[in-house]
Amino acid sequence: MNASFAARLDEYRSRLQQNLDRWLPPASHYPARLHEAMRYACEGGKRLRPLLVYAAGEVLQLPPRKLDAAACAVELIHVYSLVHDDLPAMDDDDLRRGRPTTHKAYDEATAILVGDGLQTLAFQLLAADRDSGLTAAQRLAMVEILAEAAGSRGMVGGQAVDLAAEGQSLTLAELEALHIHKTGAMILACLRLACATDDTLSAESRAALAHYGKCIGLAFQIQDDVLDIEGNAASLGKTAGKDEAHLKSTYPSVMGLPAAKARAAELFADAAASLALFNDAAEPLLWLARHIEARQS
Ligand code: GRG
Repeated sequence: MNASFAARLDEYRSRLQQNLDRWLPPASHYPARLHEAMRYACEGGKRLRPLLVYAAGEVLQLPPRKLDAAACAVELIHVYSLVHDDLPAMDDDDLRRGRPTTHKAYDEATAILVGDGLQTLAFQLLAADRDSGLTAAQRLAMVEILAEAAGSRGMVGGQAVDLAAEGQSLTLAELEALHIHKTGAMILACLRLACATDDTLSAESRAALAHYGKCIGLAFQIQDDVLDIEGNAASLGKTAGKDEAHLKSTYPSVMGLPAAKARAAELFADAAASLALFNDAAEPLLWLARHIEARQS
């Protein structure tokens, strides 16, 4: 990977970490155990969604300060979804990000409340980040984008369909629709949130960035299924035995491993092609697509 871009990714990760530290309630504040658990849940992870927000901001030449709340908010929603997904009523996982899941480190009721607290904090940040240089209308648009992506027409809806589909064999179209909602909606939201901070952006540029987000979202999920098959479950910090017991349709199970890999590669190429109109300014998102394509966990 390009060294200067790798350094910028690190800068964005530490920027996100500083903002999480600033915006998450201190672990000592009432109710201390809940706030400590919220912080525990937010540790680790690749931070891909915030990186997408900042990289899209770079393409649009926006000051990172305008993107801080959005970057934090997408990570908070993502972490809440992981905490709830790991609960016994859902995927029943013991490990996440290489450590005990939140309900194992604390207890089930606390993990439910951690998810609730992180989710509401995400919207509070967007609404309250008044010294960001964003207008009230832009912050309101961001609240709407995030709510749509995270809610029953997006991630939560995809999760509902995923749970209902357990033990069934899905067609490729059904599997794709599920993942466009469950994983893709939040990844697309990262691009849409960055666009919402720039009132001068053309419809063509918005459409190009949205297309990039859709392709990356689906490619990321296919890749996740491929990495699971290729024996990386341990490095993902997952409990492989329980995942297998759920008998879920995956891209490799529906279309075969080589075709799944080819489809992911095609989607990454399509994502890159959609950025042509930005010329050289597209580089941060091109780099990030390559970085995601090369991931092993
Ligand atoms: C429970 C409301 C609710 C929604 C759950 C996204 C989701 C919906 C569940 C996550 C389950 C899962 C493992 C999905 C596969 C793709 C995915 C989103 C993986 C985890 O994301 P990464 O790899 O995780 O970006 P890190 O830990 O790096 O942030």
